[in-house]
Amino acid sequence: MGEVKRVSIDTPIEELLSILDEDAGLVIEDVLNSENLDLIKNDLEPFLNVTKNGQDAFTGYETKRVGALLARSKTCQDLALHPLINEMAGNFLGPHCEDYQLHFSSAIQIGSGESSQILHRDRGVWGGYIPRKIETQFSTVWAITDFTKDNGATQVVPGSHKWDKNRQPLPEEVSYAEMKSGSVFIYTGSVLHGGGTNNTDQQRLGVFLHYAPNWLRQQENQYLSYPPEIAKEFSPELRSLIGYSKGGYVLGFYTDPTDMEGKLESVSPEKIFGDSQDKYSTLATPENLVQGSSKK
Ligand SMILES: O=C(O)CCC(=O)C(=O)O
Ligand SMILES: [Fe+2]
Repeated sequence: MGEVKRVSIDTPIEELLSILDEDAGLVIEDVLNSENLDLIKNDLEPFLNVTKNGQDAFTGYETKRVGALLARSKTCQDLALHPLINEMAGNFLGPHCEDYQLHFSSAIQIGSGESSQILHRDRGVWGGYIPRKIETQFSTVWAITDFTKDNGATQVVPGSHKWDKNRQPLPEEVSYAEMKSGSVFIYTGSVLHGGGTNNTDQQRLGVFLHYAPNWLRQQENQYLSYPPEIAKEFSPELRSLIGYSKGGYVLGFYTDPTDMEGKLESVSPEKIFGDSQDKYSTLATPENLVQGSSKK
């Protein structure tokens, strides 16, 4: 265990997933180039400039958080759809769902003088009701600036996803997601982690994009952050990822309340945009639905 592992982008996916199973956190180095990073910085700067710091010790008195990143930055759309990340998310969350969705987008900027965030497991957002054998979250943190132990790199306790919930780490068990800008830190909803202390006069900026099973409530309300008039500019793939799609035969349908022609009655959200793909449109047999109501 110990240090968070750092690997290159050409590492075989089996190895990436096996590190994730073992440690519940890893860094993939050098994924974005400086052009990508400049675009993201420029896109986010106006929003970060006007955003206030957090209001409590968890969100951080010297930390800014900016959401709705897919609407605010085209490059962040590309990050959300990154093929390797999505392949990993699908593999990691696959045993617990038919499909996954985007759960959260946030640019987290830790400012000078910020103290450490309490170590926590992100699965706490669902109130602790979900049994721990179900993995609820696949998280990415894209380093827009360098992440160093001094400037607030995310603290992580590799392997703590397997611990009893009350076990606290020894100081030497806490590692840091130190990485160069352009790298991505991946962690799960079950591992202890938290923002780090910033002892420098620079800001640490990360783009957080989290994925979750499509049957869970999303942390960031995607339909309000990206209402249809904004989502219509997105690709069908991106719309489906944020939840404008069904999650099962009858899960997540909608009805247009103004429809007097019976066209948009109990249909898949793709229909708002004229898209027709609904992979759950047909039911093989009613018995399948009944059988599938419990996995064991
Ligand atoms: O900013 C970070 O490095 C981590 C933030 C975090 O874990 C959280 O807010 O849940
Ligand atoms: Fe967290």
